[in-house]
Amino acid sequence: MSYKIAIMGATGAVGREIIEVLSNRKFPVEELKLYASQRSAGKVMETPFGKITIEDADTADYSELDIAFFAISGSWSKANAKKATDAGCYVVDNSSAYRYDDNVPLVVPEINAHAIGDSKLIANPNCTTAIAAIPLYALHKKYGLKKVIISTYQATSGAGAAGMNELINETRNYLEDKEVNHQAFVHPIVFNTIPHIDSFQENDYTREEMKVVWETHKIFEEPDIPISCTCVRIPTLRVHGESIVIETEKPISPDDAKKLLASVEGVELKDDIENNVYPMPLTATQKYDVEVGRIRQNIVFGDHGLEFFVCGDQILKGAALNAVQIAEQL
Ligand code: 11C
Repeated sequence: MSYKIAIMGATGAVGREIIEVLSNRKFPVEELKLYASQRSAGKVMETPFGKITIEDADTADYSELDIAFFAISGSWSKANAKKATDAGCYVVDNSSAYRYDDNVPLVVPEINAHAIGDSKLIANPNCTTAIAAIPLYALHKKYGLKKVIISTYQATSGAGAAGMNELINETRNYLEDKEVNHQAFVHPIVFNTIPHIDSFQENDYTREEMKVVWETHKIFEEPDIPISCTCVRIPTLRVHGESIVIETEKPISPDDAKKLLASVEGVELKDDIENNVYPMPLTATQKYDVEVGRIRQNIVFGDHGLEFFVCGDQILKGAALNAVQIAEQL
């Protein structure tokens, strides 16, 4: 059996990557329809499924579609998801519009595919959450997470193609002694790090930081694990790095944790410090698996503590790949 698939937001960084992932994973596509803003309607895109003319997303007829990937914006998802599901179309939503709605499953298929049930609308988590969740859940199952502290090193791709272009243009202008203008980020990102992603909340954390807390609780079905996160934008193109410290219920040793993580679906163990092998954006870019390494006993929590570093392609496991994996479950 094959399916009529639509990508809403096909010209964006995530939309483009969904097309590639559908093709690479040989998703059974009967017909692929591409939608974007009215401005892009009529343009033709070269895809592994042939040349496809982009249509205006606001005019889509969902009764003709089996699965639609929403990758435009939260407000657009809010305005269109019900229309799509009422017409019988499954929606995999990349935005944060429905992630915290108790009636909408938030899914990382390796962890909680069962949560999909008979829902027609499924939310895809924030990239920072999805990348950390893969190793964290395996560790949780075996050792029990007591506390989690995360610090991130997030790529400009988190702000889409505009974020990546901003880094490239700012770098060029900086090196040519030209004026550095910024728009996608609140400060220039070239030769800088910005500890501010999304809006500040009442508790002085940012929304990006709280998304990691809220979403991990929902995906793990463990609302009581204390989790704290600091999110920082760095001048890389498309991989989020995350330094993670955990305190566990049961004693944990780095050797056992390495053995466990080496066997986890979606993880590539990169931990050979004698040969300078560890996760890096350079090596994790374009990879489906999340790299995990620098695994060591945490010196604060002792034999109940572990510290490690993960790198995951923000556009893949953090967005397009996870979305396609959800569709595979459907
Ligand atoms: C960033 N994680 O790096 C964000 C991008 O909730 O889907 C994804 C925002 C989201 O800026």
